[in-house]
Amino acid sequence: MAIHHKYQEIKKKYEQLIARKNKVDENFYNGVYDRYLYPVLTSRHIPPIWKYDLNPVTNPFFMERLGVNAVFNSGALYKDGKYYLIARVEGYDRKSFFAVAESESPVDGFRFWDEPVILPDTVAEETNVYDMRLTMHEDGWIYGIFCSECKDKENKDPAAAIATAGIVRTRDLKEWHRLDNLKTVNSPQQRNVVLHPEFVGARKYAFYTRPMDDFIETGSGGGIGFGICADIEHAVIEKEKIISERKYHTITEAKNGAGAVPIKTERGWIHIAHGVRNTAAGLRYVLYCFATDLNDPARVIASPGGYFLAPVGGERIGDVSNVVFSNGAVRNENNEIYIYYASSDTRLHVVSTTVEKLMDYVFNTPEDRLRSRGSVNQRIELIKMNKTLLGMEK
Ligand code: M1P
Repeated sequence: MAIHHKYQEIKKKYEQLIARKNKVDENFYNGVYDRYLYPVLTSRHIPPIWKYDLNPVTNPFFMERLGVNAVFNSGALYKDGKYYLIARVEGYDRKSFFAVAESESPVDGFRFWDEPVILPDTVAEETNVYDMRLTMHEDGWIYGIFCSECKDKENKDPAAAIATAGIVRTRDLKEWHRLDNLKTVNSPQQRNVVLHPEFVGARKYAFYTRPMDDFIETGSGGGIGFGICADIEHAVIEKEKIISERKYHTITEAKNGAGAVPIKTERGWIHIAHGVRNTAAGLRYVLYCFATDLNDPARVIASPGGYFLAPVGGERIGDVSNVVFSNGAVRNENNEIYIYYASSDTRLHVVSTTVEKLMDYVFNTPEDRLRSRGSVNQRIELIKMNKTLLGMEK
């Protein structure tokens, strides 16, 4: 059987893209992390055989039969010297699914495995799945916690939906076992749920949650929650404690949500989350950090003020503009940290830093003083200190 002659041309371009080396963006400096010139995954990283019918008889014009709109919010894992991303792949039909891409380098060379992930289809009403966080848990399993979305059948509005947290586990990212969706007794909806990598207390599983009254608006949901449960196979959280609050006139005013699985450091768990504020141009999503106590991951011990990372340049533009979102970061044996973040719900990027630098950022960045007067005082303190150092102060 003949293969369409266009295939080789398209395949060659795809291979060139995968082979392209990434470079640190020399025009960017903040001392905290390095940015890179190219995204690590885009819709162009999708293997051509996922989109085209190669048969010249059934596809004479070599059309995309199943287009891919975006590749973005990705869970991440570093294991046995390799970097794995489990990306949210969204087709032209708006449905998302998961696909694993692998590389020996944290910043380039990511190639999708042969086929997308097939999750056990145990929730009949589930319409869409997205934003998986991968937790390598001390119980030996790799867990994937993701948003499981279905239509709100009680509400006639076609856009009314219900978000809950789906739970799967695997040993190899190939064979997935589905557990019950998470139940949170006091929160009707959940998104951005993350499983903590270690047991808490007497072999309890701990989750970072994001209580919501509604699908988009968090309503009375006050921020990022924390709750525990004994049975991961039928996980029920009776009580959520808000650990990172939404606050007026900050980057988390409209909502916030846990992002990457927290990174363990000698001074505490470092969390990379997202904060959302509303503007005349719509919601603006940025990343922010905080640290929690090593023995009590629900106790915040450091809260650097402001954002850690915001969209810049072309990152500002996409399907949902002015958004950065992270659900995956890894730490390797050289204490390098790679934070994968998507821009504007369209493509996936990486920034690199080190454990030492991230700790310095989290523990030495001043807190938000919550008022203009406090902020200007903070800046004057810095200026005065520098003027003294520079011998400019009389
Ligand atoms: O469109 C921006 C993000 O919106 C949602 O995040 P949140 O629940 O915090 O509003 C998610 O659907 C996420 O996938 C998306 O990137």
